[in-house]
Amino acid sequence: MNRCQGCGIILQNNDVNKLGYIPKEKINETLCERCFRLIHYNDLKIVELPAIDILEKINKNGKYVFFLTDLLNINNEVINTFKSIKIPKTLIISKIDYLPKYIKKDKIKRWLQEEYEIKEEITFLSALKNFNIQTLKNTLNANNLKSAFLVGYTNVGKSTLVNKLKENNLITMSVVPNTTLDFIKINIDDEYNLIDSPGLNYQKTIYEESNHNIIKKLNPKSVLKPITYQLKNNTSLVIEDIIRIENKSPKCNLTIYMSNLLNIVKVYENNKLLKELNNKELIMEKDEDIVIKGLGFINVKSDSKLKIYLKNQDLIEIRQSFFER
Ligand SMILES: Nc1nc2c(ncn2[C@@H]2O[C@H](COP(=O)(O)OP(=O)(O)OP(=O)(O)O)[C@@H](O)[C@H]2O)c(=O)[nH]1
Ligand SMILES: [Mg+2]
Repeated sequence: MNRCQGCGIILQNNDVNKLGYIPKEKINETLCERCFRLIHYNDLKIVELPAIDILEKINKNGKYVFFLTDLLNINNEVINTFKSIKIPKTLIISKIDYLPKYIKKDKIKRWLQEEYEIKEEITFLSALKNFNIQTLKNTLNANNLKSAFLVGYTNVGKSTLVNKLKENNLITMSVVPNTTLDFIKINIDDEYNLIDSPGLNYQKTIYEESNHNIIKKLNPKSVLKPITYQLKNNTSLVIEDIIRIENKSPKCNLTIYMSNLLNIVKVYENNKLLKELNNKELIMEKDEDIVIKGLGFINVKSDSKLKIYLKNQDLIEIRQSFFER
C-alpha cells in the first residue's frame, strides 16, 4: 500500500479517474499522476478531498497542533475551527512576508486576543522567506513533545512550511485548493515529526470551482499594497466578477486588503455590472472591516452606508479593525 509522496494519497493503477492513479509502468515511482501534472505542467485540477474527518482524527490522536492561517484568512469560520481543536495548540499567522511594514505584529496579536478572544500562543512566520520557522521546534521542546500536526484551511502554506524545514520539496505545494489529500508524517532532523494534513475547506467558497483564473490570483505574490478608494454617493467598486460595493452615503473611504493581482474597478451609477447578484445594505462605523471570507477584507475609514452585491451573502462578516488597537 504505497502512498504518493506529494499528497499522501494511496496509489492505485486501476482507475484513471480516481485519486491516487499512477500508470502501471510507473508503479515504482513516488508521485501520483495528479501531483506529477501539478508540479510539471502546472495542471490546475481541483479534486474533492477523500472523506476523512481531519479534526476528529487530530483531536483523538494528536498531542499538539500548529494551526496556520494568514492575515487575509482571519474570519469567524477559521477562528471557530481553531477553537474547536481540543488539544494544546498554537495559532500561526503564516505568509507574513506579504504584510506591509506598517502593520505591526504586536497590534495584530492584541487584536486577535481581544476581538477573537484567542488565549493560546500566537506566532508569525513566513515559510517563503524562512522567517521564524524554527519556532515550531522551540514550542515542541518547551512542551516536551516530539510531534505535532499542521492544520489549517487550504492554501495557508502548511506543506510549504514542512518542505522548508526539511529543506526539500518532496510534498506537493500549489495554489489549487486541496493539494494535500491525506496526512503525511515527516521527520525533521531526527528530532521531531510534523504531520502535514489536508487543508480544510470553507463551507462556501468565493470562487466557482472552474474559475482557475481567480484561484491563481488569491494568494499575494508580493508585499500587499492596500489601495484606498474614495467613493462618492452611488459610486461602486467591482472586484473581479465577484463582488460590487456601492456607496450609499454622501461619501466614503475604503481600503482594500486583498491580493493585488485581483482586478478592481470603480464604476458609476449607470453601470449595472453585478447588480443582478444578491445584495445587502451594511451600516458601517469608522474603523470597522468588512470581511469577505476567502478574499480578504475592506477597512472602512468613516461611518458609511454600503450596499454589497455578492452571490453568497454568508461570506460577509463585520468586525472591529486592528487599526483601532
Ligand atoms: N507569500 C507566501 N506564499 C506562501 C508561503 N507559504 C506558501 N505560500 C504559497 O501558498 C500556496 C499554497 O501553499 P501550500 O504549501 O501548498 O499550502 P497548503 O496549506 O499545504 O495547502 P493544502 O495542501 O491545499 O491544504 C502556494 O502557492 C505557496 O507558494 C509564504 O510563506 N509566503
Ligand atoms: Mg498541503
